[in-house]
Amino acid sequence: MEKVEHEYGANQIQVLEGLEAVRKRPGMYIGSVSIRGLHHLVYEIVDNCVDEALAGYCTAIEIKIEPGNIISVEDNGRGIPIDIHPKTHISAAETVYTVLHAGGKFGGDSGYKVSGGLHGVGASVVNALSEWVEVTIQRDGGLYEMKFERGKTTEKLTRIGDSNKTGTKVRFFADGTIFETLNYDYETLEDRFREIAFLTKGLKISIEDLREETPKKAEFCYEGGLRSFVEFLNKNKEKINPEPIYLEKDNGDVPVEVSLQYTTSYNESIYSFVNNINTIEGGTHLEGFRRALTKVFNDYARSHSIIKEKDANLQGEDIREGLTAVVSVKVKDPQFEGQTKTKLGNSNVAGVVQSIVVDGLSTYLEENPSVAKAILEKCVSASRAREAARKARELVRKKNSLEVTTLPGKLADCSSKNADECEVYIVEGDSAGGSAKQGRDRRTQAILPLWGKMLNVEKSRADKIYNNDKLKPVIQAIGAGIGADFDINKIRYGKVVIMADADVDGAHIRTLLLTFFFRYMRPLIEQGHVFLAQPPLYKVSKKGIKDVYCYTDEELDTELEKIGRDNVSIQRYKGLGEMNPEQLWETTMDPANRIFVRVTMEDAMKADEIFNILMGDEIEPRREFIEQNAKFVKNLDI
Ligand code: 28F
Repeated sequence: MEKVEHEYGANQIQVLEGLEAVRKRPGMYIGSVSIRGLHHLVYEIVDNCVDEALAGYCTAIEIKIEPGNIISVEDNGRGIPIDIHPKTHISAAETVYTVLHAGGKFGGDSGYKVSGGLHGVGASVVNALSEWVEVTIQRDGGLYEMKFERGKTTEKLTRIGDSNKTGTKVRFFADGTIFETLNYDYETLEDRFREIAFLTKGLKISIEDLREETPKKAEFCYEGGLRSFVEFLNKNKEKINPEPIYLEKDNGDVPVEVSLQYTTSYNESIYSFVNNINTIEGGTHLEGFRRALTKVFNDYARSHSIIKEKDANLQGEDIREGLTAVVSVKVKDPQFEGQTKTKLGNSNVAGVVQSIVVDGLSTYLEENPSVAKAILEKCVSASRAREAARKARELVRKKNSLEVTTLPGKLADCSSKNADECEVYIVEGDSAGGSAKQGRDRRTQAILPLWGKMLNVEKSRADKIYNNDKLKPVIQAIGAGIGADFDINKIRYGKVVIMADADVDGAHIRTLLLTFFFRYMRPLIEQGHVFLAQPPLYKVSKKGIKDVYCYTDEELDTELEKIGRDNVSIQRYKGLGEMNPEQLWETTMDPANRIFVRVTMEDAMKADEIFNILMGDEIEPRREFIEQNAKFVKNLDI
């Protein structure tokens, strides 16, 4: 008896120490305490529902954002087990919410979550970082409830009624002393749940935002799985094969699901996932997929005399031009590498994916010769274009063998030639460009005003991009080439700063430039050289106090609370052009005061997606774009 009590005590202490560690260093467990980390809490809970769905017991998940930023998540799975552990006197359910699963998803030296597919893991982290959590379980004919505050149990699991259903419901309120904001972004959550629904065939996910008078709502359920994902990504593009190709194999250790469709676009859009996590940096699964594509199409082209014996093989890039694909694998013990820990390292996965795709795709091509022919025509044309571009480049190189790097006429360059300390501001509009030129620090800050017509990056090959009047100056100013020729070591500025208005036009130019960098200078984004300048939205003036600049509506509110609303004049800046050079320097360009947002690969991918919608031929998606766009502006403000 004594012994049991002793063990119980020791166990509890361990639990509290574990969750205290999470509260002390939340970033170690959820990445950050910004809005991203806040959203992560929701994903952790939803992940547990998805695991229950993958186990074959849950068909629907309901997520609600309740007034006051309370999150509610409910599934119709088996319900978390309620049995009491004989030694610890703690129910399995309470254990899931109070014991940090150090050896599971967490741990390793990064401390970041690295794998999905483990039940209940992550719930204790959400508990530790919430002001309160309440869990309701329906199971074994009963309705059970337990409650927590800041990770500590305040009400042990208690039977509060009967139920003939099963499932788990969790409500929580995140801890405002830990997170920078508690204000969830509905669209961000909606996007992620759509993605999860695509990745989990047949699972119904609904989300509802009840914070405002007119609730927002969405429901996702895709019987087509990744097929539906590819249809969604291509909805505005002209297709080469009318139906996405779909391959699925679940034998042994690594279940693989792949869908692909060719479009007339000149870009490749391949998305890859491991355990429902978007592997932005790719990895072995993607390598296997790419190798399979190259092999299958070259083999087919040779055996059907589309390329002759003396011809060279088609290159990977020729085969991926215009390709939209999603690759999803489930891996038991995934090793994540790379800067953002989104690159799969498990070497055996490459071979598994490759062999499944080689088998499935070669069979498909044999059975669908007209599709095979259409795709290969596109590949051959891409390879010819690549050859022609290479020859043209060599000719140009020979002609100006000294490689006189001309700088664009409108560029006001800085005097320093040390790229590490240099910045180039890309500014839309001549008036803003003028203010920026006068306001800047001439030694380290260069200004490039943009003009000219927007180009559809999607519908142009590299040569056309190079000669576009809007993009050419950007390429010349940065000075490191584009596409396969891009050399990050040659960049003339360590920071490339997009400075645009906080309106829809500004969002257009941001979207265009981000898409362009994503497509043609990807390492620039990957290595963190691209930034968005944040001009203020308001200037607050009052007699006797210094003018205050506010960058968001919340900041304006806070400021007005502080100084009172009487005798205050508020100037709303509609554009950069309204600021004089001194103001622009002080608020947006002075390294001591300015706010920069570093662009991530995720931002760039999002921009690319939005761009496709914007450039689509249909009218309806454009209207959607305006709405999405508003959100994009908002998101990047964070
Ligand atoms: C709204 C959040 O968390 N759903 C969950 C289950 C189901 C099981 C489970 C969860 C067993 C031993 C850990 C049920 N029956 N929704 C959720 N549904 N966790 S979380 O098991 C947890 C593990 O310790 C479950 C049989 N096996 C598993």
